[in-house]
Amino acid sequence: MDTLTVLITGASSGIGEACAEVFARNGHKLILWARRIDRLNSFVQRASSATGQRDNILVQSVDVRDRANVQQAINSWLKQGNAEHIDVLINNAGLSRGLAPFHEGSYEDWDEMIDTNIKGLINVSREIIPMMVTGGGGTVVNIASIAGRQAYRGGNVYSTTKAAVKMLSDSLQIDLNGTGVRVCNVDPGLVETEFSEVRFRGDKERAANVYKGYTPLSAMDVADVVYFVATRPRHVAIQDVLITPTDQASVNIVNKH
Ligand code: NDP
Ligand code: 8X3
Repeated sequence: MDTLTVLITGASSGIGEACAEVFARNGHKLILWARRIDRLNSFVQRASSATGQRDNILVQSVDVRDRANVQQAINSWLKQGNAEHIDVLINNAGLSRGLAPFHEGSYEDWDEMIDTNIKGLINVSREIIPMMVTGGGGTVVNIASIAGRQAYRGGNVYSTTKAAVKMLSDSLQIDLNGTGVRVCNVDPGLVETEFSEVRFRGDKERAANVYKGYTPLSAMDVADVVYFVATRPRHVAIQDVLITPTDQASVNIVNKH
């Protein structure tokens, strides 16, 4: 297989980091974005001692909400002599805040989710997809959520952001038809990452409870699917994926024992 150049947003933890691991293990070139550059640097150290290759990974501190920051990061890797081509874009950066019912929700939390999960994804996609179109192809993987398919108590604005991601994936499917760029929307169910710790603002006990009594997905379970999607022959587009733990039937029905 050809070496792919892969841009992953939110690569400092969870699903994004697991995606970085699986692509690095298979010898692909990585551009990793997140705000916590220290985490990205630790990843590079671990990956380079595992694979013996150091030059294959570029890390950049990027807040996807900040359009200027996104553009600067791209200009900076172009200036370093990198080809103006990304083969795979994994739009993964995202978060949830709180579980308050709508009538008690906070504008601050909502703005953060909308700015990151929707606007951040749009900011990155608008900069990268034109390069794919010009280059005649590529794969865009959008990490949405089962929460975008089904509502649950307190999910309100988080679910809304993920439904928006799914609609953007569907729209890109149409707009990019004929360009060689394929788009996959991935909806994970419950994945044990730092997601719930972020949602509950560092309350580790409450976060751990979300994943008790059943076997949740691991970040690597999702990354394996992303890798599969991105490495199909060019004529094969996997447009939509729903992946849940076996014990999760729907967003709300989880067999806890
Ligand atoms: P984590 O909290 O472990 O990872 C989230 C990642 O997003 C981090 O690397 C974080 O990096 C990054 N991120 C958050 N805000 C920004 C920002 N403004 N700019 C750049 N990067 C940002 O959670 P997950 O791995 O679980 O989440 C990854 C994606 O998967 C999210 O979109 C989430 O909604 C989705 N998802 C998660 C599920 C789950 O059950 N865990 C289920 C379904 C979907 P940093 O803070 O360093 O910037
Ligand atoms: C995350 C899944 O159900 O915890 O997108 O909100 S859930």
